[in-house]
Amino acid sequence: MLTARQLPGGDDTIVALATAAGRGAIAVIRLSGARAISIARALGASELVPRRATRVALRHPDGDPLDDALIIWFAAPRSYTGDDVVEISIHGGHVVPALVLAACVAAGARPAAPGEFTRRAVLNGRMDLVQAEAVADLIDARSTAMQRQALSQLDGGLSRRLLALRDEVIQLEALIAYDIDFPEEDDGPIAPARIHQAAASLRDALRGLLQTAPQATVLRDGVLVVIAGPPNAGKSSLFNALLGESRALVTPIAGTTRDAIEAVLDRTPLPLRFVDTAGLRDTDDAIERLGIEVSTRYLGQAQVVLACGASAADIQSTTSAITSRTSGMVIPVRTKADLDASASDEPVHRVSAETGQGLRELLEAIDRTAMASSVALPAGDDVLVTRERHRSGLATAHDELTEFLLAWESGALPAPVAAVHLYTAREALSDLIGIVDTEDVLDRVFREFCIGK
Ligand SMILES: Nc1nc2c(ncn2[C@@H]2O[C@H](COP(=O)(O)OP(=O)(O)O)[C@@H](O)[C@H]2O)c(=O)[nH]1
Ligand SMILES: [Mg+2]
Repeated sequence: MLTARQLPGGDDTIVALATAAGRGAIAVIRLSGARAISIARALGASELVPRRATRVALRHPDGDPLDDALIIWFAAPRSYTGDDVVEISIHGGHVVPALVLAACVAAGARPAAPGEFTRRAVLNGRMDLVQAEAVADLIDARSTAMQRQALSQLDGGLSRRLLALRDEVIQLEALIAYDIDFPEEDDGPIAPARIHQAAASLRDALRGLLQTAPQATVLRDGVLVVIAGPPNAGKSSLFNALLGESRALVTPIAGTTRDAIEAVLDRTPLPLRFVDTAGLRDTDDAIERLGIEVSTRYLGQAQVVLACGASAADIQSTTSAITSRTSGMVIPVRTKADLDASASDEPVHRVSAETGQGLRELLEAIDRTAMASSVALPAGDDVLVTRERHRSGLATAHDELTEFLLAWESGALPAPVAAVHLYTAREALSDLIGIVDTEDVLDRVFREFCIGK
């Protein structure tokens, strides 16, 4: 395996702003590499002790004062990247971080490429590729559920599972190699049935992991909840009220909402992804004639549909217009309940965007419906396949195992040829974890990272 240092530019000491740019109380600038300490010294940090915060009057190498800073040195190899890392906490905003960055560059650092810190961490064996992706997922998480998932992946949950699966492939390869090496012994020292059984259970384990991908999608993107109903039913108002802020444009003129508007509400156990859509251009005739505003595209994917109307008749026509077009669960919602004091025992949720009446109950009903809908909720510590890269790597391994089993069952291929499928399966799992340092795998993963990570 290559180390970070053997890569182009791997000897450089890199620098980046690790916090978001713009106005903020504090900004952190991170240096990593062999010269991190000497660069910090050039900026006035003469007495750093590993893992101790030191207050430093920071100045440019040419003498200009920069800021009153707090510096922590993480000595190699016990650092995020595995190299010497220096973290400089300074005041945030537009000027100070830019000046300190420029001073680091003047003292010999090179601006880091996106994800370069984490890339070095992977190359130095501080974390594997799956954990590196978890770092990105944690930062990009838009829901608590996704944050939990990323944290468990960062802790090595998925990595351990993939390593265990890879070990099983290796064991299977060893069994077959043994069989190939000693073919003359009776009918082989290893019963073919034993190899078949091991391969089949491995294939099932791969399939089981693959089948978690839809759960991960729901955790990442949220349960799709589409709001449908006639123009002026109060859909956009309901959308805003449920999300607790004014996202959709609400007006008394029918047909204001031209395009679908989406927002994710971070709910436990599952995030909810609400869609408010007029979508008249997307609807087919039947819906349009009824004047139901809903995009058929969304309707087809919806897990939950709120069939809205300010009257029982409107709810009825909405429900009948959408039921044949969605496999999602339909929840009837009587909007503008504040305008209609008549208590009724219709089985609908009565809500008012105006007064907030019934909103909490509606949200709880959506939670329950979402849980009951097609995708089973993963247990808190379940290992899930969260990325397309994982899914396609596992699918390759799974398909190779299937091919191997076919060949093994029919006896059509000689063992060394059948074993090629196992080799390919092992390679796919190795690529996933980053055991084989395929440069293009790394390039693909780190391309999406932000600078300073
Ligand atoms: N009194 C009352 N008026 C509402 C309520 N929700 C919406 N409206 C009004 O109904 C009109 C249409 O609302 P809007 O949300 O744009 O409907 P949409 O066309 O279905 O998206 C607007 O004038 C809103 O102020 C409600 O809960 N109570
Ligand atoms: Mg609207």
